[in-house]
Amino acid sequence: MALVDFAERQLTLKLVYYGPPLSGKTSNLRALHDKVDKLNRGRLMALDTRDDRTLFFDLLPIFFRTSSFSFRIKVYTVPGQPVHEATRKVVLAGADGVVFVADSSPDQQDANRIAWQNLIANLRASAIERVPVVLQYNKRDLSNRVPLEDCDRFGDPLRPILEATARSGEGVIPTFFELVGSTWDYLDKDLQLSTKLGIDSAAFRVALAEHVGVVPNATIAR
Ligand SMILES: Nc1nc2c(ncn2[C@@H]2O[C@H](COP(=O)(O)OP(=O)(O)O)[C@@H](O)[C@H]2O)c(=O)[nH]1
Ligand SMILES: [Mg+2]
Repeated sequence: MALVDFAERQLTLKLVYYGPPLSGKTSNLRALHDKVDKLNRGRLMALDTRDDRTLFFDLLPIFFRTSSFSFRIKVYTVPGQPVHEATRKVVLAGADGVVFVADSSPDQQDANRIAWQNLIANLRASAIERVPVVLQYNKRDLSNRVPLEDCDRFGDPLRPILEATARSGEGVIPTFFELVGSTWDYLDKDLQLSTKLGIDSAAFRVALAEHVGVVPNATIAR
């Protein structure tokens, strides 16, 4: 759960990029790293191990401050391979918001479904099944990409899809803003963030855009 430190006037959010192996989760983080001003981010840390005895994930810290509060956003990716189940559980625990990075390649549609089911199971196991999950279809540059109207929306025909080509950075910022915005709204309900921090949803979004980059035209298919 998000950490609100009133003494330090600081809010810490934990956000997680989840999905099947090789769908582009790390590429999303790399693009985010490249686009966010270096004053507002730390190093992109990648921890690689050959097995699951130690943790295996990427972490990008992003921070900004408004006149009344400072914000720390820890953005993680999980490894998609089945063998890394333990890492996925640890990294997902306590998440405040999730992006599911689906692969647009036709031969990865089963992998998308398996990873989605794994996400739902692990959200339940951590008792955080209500956290917002933003759905991104990455690799939209593929000539044989699954057409948007055929993309699986995982049981909710109205679930919005964000399109991205993380390798070139396209769609990465709109996905991130959708993630942070829906995370704010979700936490606001439970923690009354707007009241406690003296900054409402709209003001928070403006502060985020001013400090972390301006959203180009979002491609959200509803
Ligand atoms: N065509 C295409 N390839 C991509 C895109 N994003 C990532 N990839 C490639 O997919 C592979 C896996 O990417 P990576 O970010 O490591 O995936 P992860 O396992 O989900 O972290 C790499 O070879 C990337 O270059 C994209 O938007 N389009
Ligand atoms: Mg990765």
